Amino acid sequence: MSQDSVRLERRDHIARITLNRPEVLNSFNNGMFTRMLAVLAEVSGDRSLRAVYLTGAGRGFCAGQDISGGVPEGPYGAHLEKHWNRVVLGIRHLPLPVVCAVNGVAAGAGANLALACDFVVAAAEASFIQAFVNIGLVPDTGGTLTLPQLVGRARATALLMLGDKLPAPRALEYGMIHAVCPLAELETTAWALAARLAGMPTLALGLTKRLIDVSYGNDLRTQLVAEGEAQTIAGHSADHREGVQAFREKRPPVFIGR
Ligand code: T3D
Repeated sequence: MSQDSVRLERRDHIARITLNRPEVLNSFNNGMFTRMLAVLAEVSGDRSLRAVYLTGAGRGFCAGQDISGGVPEGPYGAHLEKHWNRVVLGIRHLPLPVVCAVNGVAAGAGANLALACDFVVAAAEASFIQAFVNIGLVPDTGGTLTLPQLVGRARATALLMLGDKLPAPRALEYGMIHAVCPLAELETTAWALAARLAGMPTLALGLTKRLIDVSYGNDLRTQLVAEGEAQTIAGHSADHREGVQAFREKRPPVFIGR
């Protein structure tokens, strides 16, 4: 496993994760999966962290599965379960907001990796391609669930079945991503968002992320109960006490993330 295929740095309570195989547009091979899962486990266990920033090195964000060496051995479903599904779930299960700075093309599972994050900020030059169909595969990594939710069935069907390139400004029009900016401003813009999130009540943000995820399978009654349970937890937090205190004292709150 190459430690360098996915870089992990920490600054200002933010974990910066960089996909780092630029010569293949950061497509994933087995070593990179191992490293990515180790990085996600490390981030998950670090209570000092309050936000995550994910990006790619070089001119691409991620071109999905590395297909340069042929195809994975064994059933693809088993490969997905062992690798991609764990990466996607690893991101969704992090109790931290994840900002994805899409610096270039995001194709196949790479596009859905970006969409698994809580916020996607893309360079205007970037694009999203549901490239699976172009090599005779079905969309995976959650794309058949995430994309219809984000853009509606008609647009999702076209993207998933036609496999065309969707430029980032169009993805923004579709409501698929959070923001677009010039490539030269991507780092500053996306990092500022991560820094803002890192100063917010982390526990409440993590619970909100969870509530959004469970909402897809819930009816209203079940969701109301889930909200009540989460609110009970948030209601016991130091950040809730601080928020109310700050309101009463007419000053900005200073959240500590607990
Ligand atoms: O169980 C399973 O494994 C199934 C799981 C599937 C998950 C998936 O992600 S399936 C989809 C896999 N990804 C693709 O099919 C995308 C393939 N790549 C492309 O279509 C194009 O590269 C792009 C549209 C993404 C970008 O095009 P362009 O013209 O900007 O760049 P390029 O010249 O094609 O690529 C630059 C280099 O990256 C090139 O290498 P070279 O010629 O300079 O030595 C290219 O071969 C390499 N590269 C790009 N994508 C991949 C890749 N190498 C390995 N695997 C890739 N996916």
